[in-house]
Amino acid sequence: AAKVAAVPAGAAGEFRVIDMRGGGVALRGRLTPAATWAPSGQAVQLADFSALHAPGRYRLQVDGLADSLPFDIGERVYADVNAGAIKAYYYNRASSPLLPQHAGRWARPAGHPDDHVLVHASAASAERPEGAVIAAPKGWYDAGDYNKYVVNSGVTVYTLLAAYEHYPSLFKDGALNIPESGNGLPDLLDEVLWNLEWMLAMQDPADGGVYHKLTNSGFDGIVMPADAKAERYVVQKSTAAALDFAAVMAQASRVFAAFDKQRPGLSARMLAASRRSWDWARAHPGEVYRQPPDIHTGAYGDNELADEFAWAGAELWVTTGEASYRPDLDRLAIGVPGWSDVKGLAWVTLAQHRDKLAPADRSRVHQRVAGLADDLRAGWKASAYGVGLGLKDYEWGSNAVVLNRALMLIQGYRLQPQPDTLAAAQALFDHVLGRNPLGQSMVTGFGARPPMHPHHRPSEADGVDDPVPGFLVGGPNPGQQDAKQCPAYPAKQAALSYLDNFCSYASNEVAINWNAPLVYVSAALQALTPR
Ligand code: G3I
Ligand code: 9MR
Ligand code: CA
Repeated sequence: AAKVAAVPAGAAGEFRVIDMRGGGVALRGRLTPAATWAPSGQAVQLADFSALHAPGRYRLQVDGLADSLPFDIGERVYADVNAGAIKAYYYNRASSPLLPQHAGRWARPAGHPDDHVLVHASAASAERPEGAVIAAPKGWYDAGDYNKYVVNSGVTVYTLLAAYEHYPSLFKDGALNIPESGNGLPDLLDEVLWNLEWMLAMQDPADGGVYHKLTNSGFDGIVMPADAKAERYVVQKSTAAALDFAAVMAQASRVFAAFDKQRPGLSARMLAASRRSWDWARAHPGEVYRQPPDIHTGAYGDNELADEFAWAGAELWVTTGEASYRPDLDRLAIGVPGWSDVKGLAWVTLAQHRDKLAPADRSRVHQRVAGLADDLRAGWKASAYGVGLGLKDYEWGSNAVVLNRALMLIQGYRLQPQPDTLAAAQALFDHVLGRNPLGQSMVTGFGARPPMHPHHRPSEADGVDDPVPGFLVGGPNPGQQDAKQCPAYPAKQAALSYLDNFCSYASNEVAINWNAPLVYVSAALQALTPR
C-alpha cells in the first residue's frame, strides 16, 4: 500500500524509517518541499516510504523532531480495526443485555425494551390513534444518544451490507464473538439483522408508511441504557424514512436470499415490505419531516428527496429486474454519500450489479463512478497534506465525509484499477487513523493515541476508564456548535476544531452512520491492496 507521513515544515531534507526490532535504518528518503494545507493552515512536508514492504514495527525519524509513534507494516494490519468497528454496533444494541462473555469490561444490563412505544400525535391514524401502543424493540442506538432514527439507519445498513455484498469472503460466522456467533450466518449479517428487525417494526402494517423515528421527547441524561426510562414515541411517517427503508429492505432481500435455509421467508418478507413503503412514498412524495414542538431529539430532516427516490428505485430495480422502478440515470448526478444525500449509493449498487444492466446503462455507470473518482483523485494529487480534503469537507461528522470519499474512490478503483485511485483512498483512511494535524487516531480503542472521552452516554456513565472500543468519533468541525458547553477549542482552523471531551457533541460524538464507512473502507483496503 501507499505509505506516507506528514512532517511540519522547516525540518531537515531527509527522513529515515527505523526498524524497531533491530534499531537499523530500513529506508531513507527526501521530504517533499513545504506547502501550506488550507484546512489546518499549517505548512507541511511529506515523507513517502511506500517502497518499504517488509513486515515489522517502525518509527519515522527526522533530525530536529521527536520520533514518530510506532506503526506496523503487515499483510493484515486492518483486520482488527475492521472487526472492532463492526463490534461497536453490538455494543450499541438496544433491548439487549451485553453479557460479559461477549462484552468484557463493557458488559451492561439491557436498556430500552421498546415494547411499549406510544404513537405520537404527528403519527396518528385511524388504526393507530395518538397514544396507541406498539412494539418496536431491538435496533441500534443512533449515536451517543439512545434514540433510533430510520433515515440514519438507511445509509448505515446500506454501507454495512455493501461491505458484505462486495467482499463476502472477509465476513465469517463466528468472527466477532457476538451472541449469534456460530448460528450459520456471517456475524456481520447477524449484527445488521438486529437493526433490520427493528426497522421492519417501524412500518405501519395498515398503510406501508414508515415512522421517521422512535425517540424520547428530549435527550436522556448521562445514564446507562438500563437507567433511561423516559416514555418513547414513534413520530411522523416521512417520505425520506419510507424511501430509505425501501432501499435497504430491497438490498437486504438480495443479500438474505442466499440464507433462506437459516432464515426461511425473511428475504421475501423484506422485499414485500420494500415494495409497500415504495408505494406509500409514491403516494406521499412530499412528507418532509417537521419536528413537532414537543420533540427535541435529532431531526435528520431533509427536504431534497429526489436522491432518496432514485436510490430506492435503483435498489428495487436491481433486486426485482422490474423496469417500473428504474431511475432516470441520465438525470441522476453522483456525489459522496451522507445521511441526507444518498444518490451516490444508487451508483454504488448499479456498479456492483452492472452485469445486469444494458450496455448504455453500464457505460453511464462507468462514466459517473469513474468521473467522481477522477475528481477525488485530482484533489489528492494537488493536496499539500497528501489527502484530498478541502475546507468545506469539515462539517459535523467530518471523519465520515473523509471515509465516504474513500468509499467512492474505491468504487472507481473497482471499475478501473489504477494504483493512484487506491492510494488516494488509502490516504483518507490514514487520515482518520492518525495521519492528521491532531496527531491522533479517531477510533476509540485503536491506535497509539485514540479518543478517550467520546460523546457516548454508555462510555461516560459506565465507570470504565476506556471508552467502548471501535467507534469513529465525528471529528474536526469548525461549526463548534457545542462551544457554549465546552472549554475553548484549541484553534479555529477547520482541521483543528476538535475536542476530546465528553462535552463536545459537535466534534466527539459517535454515530452508526459514521462507523459504517470505517467498516467498508477497512474491509475494502484489506481485500483490494495488491500483494
Ligand atoms: O450541509 C450544510 C452545509 O451546506 C453548510 O455549509 C454547513 C454550514 O454550517 O452546514 C451543513 O449542515 C450541517 C449538517 O450537519 C451537515 O451534515 C449542519 O450545520 C449541522 O447542524 C448538521 O449537523 C447534524 C447534527 O445532527 C445536528 O442536527 C449532523 O449532520 C448529524 O449527523 C447529527 O446527527 C445527530 C442526531 O441528530 C442525533 N443523534 C446523534 C447524531 C450525531 O451527532
Ligand atoms: O447529547 C446530544 C447528542 O447526542 C446529539 O447528537 C446532539 C445533537 O443536537 O445534541 C446533544 O444534546 C445537546 C443539546 O443538543 C444541546 N444542549 C446540550 C446537549 C448535550 O449536553
Ligand atoms: Ca436527500
